[in-house]
Amino acid sequence: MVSHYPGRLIVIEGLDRAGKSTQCSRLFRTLEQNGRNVEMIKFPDRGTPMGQIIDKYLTDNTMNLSDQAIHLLFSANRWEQVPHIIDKLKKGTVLIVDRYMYSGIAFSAAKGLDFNWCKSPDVGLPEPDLVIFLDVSIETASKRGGYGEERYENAEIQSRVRSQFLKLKESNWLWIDANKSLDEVEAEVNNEVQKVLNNSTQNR
Ligand code: Z5A
Ligand code: MG
Repeated sequence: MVSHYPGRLIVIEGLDRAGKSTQCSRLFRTLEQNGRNVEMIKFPDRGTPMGQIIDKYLTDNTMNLSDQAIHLLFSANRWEQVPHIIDKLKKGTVLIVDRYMYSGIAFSAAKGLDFNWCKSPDVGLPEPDLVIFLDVSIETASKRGGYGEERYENAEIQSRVRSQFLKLKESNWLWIDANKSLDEVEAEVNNEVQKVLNNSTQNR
């Protein structure tokens, strides 16, 4: 799965507190030090008007939105970045994406929405060149910083979300045991990303 653009789209997915944002930052630093043209994108992007509604939904349990409405907002929050993503891919940028459509589908399907319905709004988004899934146990995650502060951050929901990710998993995903140390996970991420970039025709 290598896109026709000179850039590359690397997605890091995973359960809550699996270390996605930390590994995205580490990968960004490594690629930047290697002279790559690299950028990080995070979903939800809480900085846009739509992202601000999502942020309120996640942090304020008294905010009521139907499951369908919030699902579509998460998807729209990705679609609003598509022109930027395509522009960067055309310019040969390596985009590191912290959560993508897979989180959108897994979280909403875990709430009971129809799996195929959940997939539809994201159909047509730029396809990743690599999906890395950080798999952490609920026990490990619950001991990590910040766990439990937002909606969805409890063991029962996380376990249902993991089952949905297993349904989405494709043979070419890199599935990493994220209970390991930060350095061990980073080494596995770097190794696989390097393989994808070695196939790359992008200008450095
Ligand atoms: N959501 C959705 O429903 N639909 C959608 O379409 C999308 C998202 C895109 C907020 O996401 C919620 O939105 C999320 C899914 C839902 N709900 N849940 N659950 P978010 O991405 O904004 O969530 P976050 O606040 O950034 O948390 P996070 O992403 O789950 O955490 P993380 O990025 O995976 O972990 P981290 O910040 O890198 O690390 C957390 C701590 O653990 C930190 O202190 C690290 O130093 C430590 N850590 C990380 N890895 C390790 C290892 N290997 N060893 C030891 N310590 C570690
Ligand atoms: Mg994060």
